[in-house]
Amino acid sequence: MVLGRYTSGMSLFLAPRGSAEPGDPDIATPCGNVSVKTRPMTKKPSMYKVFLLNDDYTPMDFVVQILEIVFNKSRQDATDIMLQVHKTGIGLCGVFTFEIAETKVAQVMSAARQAQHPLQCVMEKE
Ligand code: TYC
Repeated sequence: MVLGRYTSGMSLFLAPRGSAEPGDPDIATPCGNVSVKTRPMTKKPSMYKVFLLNDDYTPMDFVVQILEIVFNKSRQDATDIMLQVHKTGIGLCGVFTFEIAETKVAQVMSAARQAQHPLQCVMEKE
């Protein structure tokens, strides 16, 4: 047998029944009036809001394009968000897990820098 390779008859689950690891669900056996509590095995990831900030120089059209391309918005939604930023100073582009939010912020900042616009994009933990 080659070590590490599955052969028929081998158990894929090496931990014996009932063995507990940190992070494993708490499982209690129902017994009389004892309540049963379970804890899900997976944790929900933290979510991050990504915002565009207003400035006086970035063309409206550029912001609409950013919202379409980076945030997959329709032309109508992109225009609405751009106008929200223009009027109030800030607008929500989407909510993402950390790495996706970080990537989108970097994409916006890179496109803005390349086009020499002062557009700012920030993220904030929800
Ligand atoms: N205020 C800009 C203008 O009048 C438009 C703008 C909108 C800039 C949204 C940035 O995130 C922004 N040209």
